[in-house]
Amino acid sequence: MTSYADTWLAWYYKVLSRSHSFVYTCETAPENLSFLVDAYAAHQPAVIDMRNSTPEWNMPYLKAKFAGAPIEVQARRNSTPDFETQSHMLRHVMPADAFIDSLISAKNDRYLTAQNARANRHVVDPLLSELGNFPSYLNRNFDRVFLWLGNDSMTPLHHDMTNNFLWQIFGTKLIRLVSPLLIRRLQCYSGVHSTLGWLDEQKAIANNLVFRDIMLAPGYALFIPVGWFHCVQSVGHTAMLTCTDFVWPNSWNEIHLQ
Ligand SMILES: O=C(O)CCC(=O)C(=O)O
Repeated sequence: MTSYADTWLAWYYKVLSRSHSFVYTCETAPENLSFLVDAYAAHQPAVIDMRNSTPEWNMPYLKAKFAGAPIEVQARRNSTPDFETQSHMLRHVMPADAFIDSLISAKNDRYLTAQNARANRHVVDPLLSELGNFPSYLNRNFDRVFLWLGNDSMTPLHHDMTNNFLWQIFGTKLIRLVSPLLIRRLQCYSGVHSTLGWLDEQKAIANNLVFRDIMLAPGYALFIPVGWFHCVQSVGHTAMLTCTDFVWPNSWNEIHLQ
């Protein structure tokens, strides 16, 4: 039976999908107010040109920079289909240069993710000081900047508990977005995950879902509002940063738990 809430969600989707079916693109870093109105408060994904602030990193550079420093990564991801929810079991410490070399054959089996950030601050923070200017609506707070480093990695469909700014440094990622207004069709479990994993076209048709693809190229960032579902496929070797310290409230968790 359709509930009152379902009816409202369906109604909002019908109206808002007009704006949710496109992604707002900013040619240059927008000023605070326009970003607030057009993206943050509007709950609207946005692509932002960050080419002027993006450093010229690549894997050989990172390998030389990190050298043999111990680094925590996700390993043996292929050992379980549920590698996202099991990520705490997959933590593995190894020399950073060996990790980078191993990515050629390991691919999605190994991935340095935001889940590993806390353990890697000593290695990653010096690197972050090479970043150019942050947009005015994002604090330059390295405690809330997370590195993702991998090769042909895949992150299954989920949503985050904060607004996220995904800043692509090198390589390209395909990011598939689904409006949170379709949440009833997403087969959620453990709060933020969807059983759909990688949302391919067949699954989208079977579940009456509409998605929007962004090919995130180096030097561009994607703003993903809290609650928007996404799955991510990297094309070859990639490095990306997620930044979450916006100048406006960004803790959906607090509101959710009230
Ligand atoms: O890049 C990825 O593999 C996943 C990134 C992501 O899902 C996130 O930052 O929320």
